[in-house]
Amino acid sequence: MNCIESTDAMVGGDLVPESRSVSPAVGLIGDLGEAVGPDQVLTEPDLKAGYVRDWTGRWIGNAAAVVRPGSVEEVQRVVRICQEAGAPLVPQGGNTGLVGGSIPHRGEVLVSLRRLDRLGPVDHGTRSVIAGAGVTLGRLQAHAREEDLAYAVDLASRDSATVAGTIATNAGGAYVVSRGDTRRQVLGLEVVLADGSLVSSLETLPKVSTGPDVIQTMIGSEGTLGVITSARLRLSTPSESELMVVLVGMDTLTDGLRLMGPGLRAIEFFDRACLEAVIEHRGLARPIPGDFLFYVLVETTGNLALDESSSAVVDRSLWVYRESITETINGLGVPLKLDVAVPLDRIDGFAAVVRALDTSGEVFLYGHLAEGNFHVNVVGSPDPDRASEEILGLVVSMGGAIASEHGIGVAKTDRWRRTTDPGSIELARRVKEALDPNRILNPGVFWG
Ligand code: 2HG
Ligand code: ZN
Repeated sequence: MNCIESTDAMVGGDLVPESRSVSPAVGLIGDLGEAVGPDQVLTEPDLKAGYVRDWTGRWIGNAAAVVRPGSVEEVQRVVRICQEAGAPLVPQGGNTGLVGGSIPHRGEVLVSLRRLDRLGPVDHGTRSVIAGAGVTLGRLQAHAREEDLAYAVDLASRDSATVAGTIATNAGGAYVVSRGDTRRQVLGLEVVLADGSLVSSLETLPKVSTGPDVIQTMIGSEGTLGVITSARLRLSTPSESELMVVLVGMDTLTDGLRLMGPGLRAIEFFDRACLEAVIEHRGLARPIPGDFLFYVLVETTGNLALDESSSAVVDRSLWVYRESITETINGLGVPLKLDVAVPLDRIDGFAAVVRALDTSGEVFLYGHLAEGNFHVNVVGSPDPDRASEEILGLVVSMGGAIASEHGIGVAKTDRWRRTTDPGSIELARRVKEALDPNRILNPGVFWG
């Protein structure tokens, strides 16, 4: 089974890995209360509910306790206590993840980082800012805008997704094609290691090359190597040229790639099923005349050479059709979500095979076109595990990636181990062994 979902037996119980006992022992809860204040240790099921369930309803777990440290020192104390008690912990930001990677599946201690929300002044010299783990992307972007700068990573979940969560998953979003993924924005990190010690590279100069930057391995490590508490992030200058947002209807995605040219900032796509569902859910007007297999949304400062026969419209508010898809699909049922990428010369072939698969559910395709990224969402499939196996198998056979920007989580841990080259797995294992020998950090992810 690829998708490791919690069973009913796990919900509300205190199921723990056999090798460890993490029952909410009075000692552990008491120690955590001393570390962060008793009010910041939640043990009541209704108080824990919003932290142990993801917002799609696909991943429902259970935590010995939810701990909400308010400072780096408190995070250090919490990690030390867990280490001494042999109690695994799961770090969590805004709980917007889609692969079950920040949900405690087996009674771990959930460490919520939302209270680490300090946002420093913009440093115009290095054009960067230090942001606490729990700062939301929306707040960070607004802060940068006030200083006529911008933070490059943007997602529809910007008002909940946090700085540390997006670093831990190396989040992408709509602007990767022009400004790069989260990794490209991280200039420095502050991290609590599994033994409670602190490492920091926040006071970075604009450029440093004094040996290996090991702390960078935290990016994309999904909370398995350390707990990110702060980051120094690169800010960019917003475009001064006039922005144009265009939606074009077409029957192949390859045609969409032709819209990439000078001035391109973002190029996104969605299929007919997405558009119809969004129109209905949001009560929106049909954005362009005609009926197409795919719709490609381009944001650019350049000139788009569209031929006269193309069905296209220019309007900045068009983003609503793309950004409403996830929320719309969620209203239709608990979706199977696969975030994958295939080589650009296979995008139409991949789309055609996925649409022809017998998942017995409704299939929605959308994503970030320039990266060959597909967010395959399936609603109503009676056997989502089988659908997942088939789609991921197809991705691998096409030379694609089983995780493009949402991470591995628990959803794809098994696949990751089966499909990554053995040398890389061995290297990752040695790093894990060195940094977290007792495997207390997010134990369900990567190493299962
Ligand atoms: C997006 O690009 C996000 O909209 C979410 O990565 C994708 O919900 C999804 O499957
Ligand atoms: Zn995406």
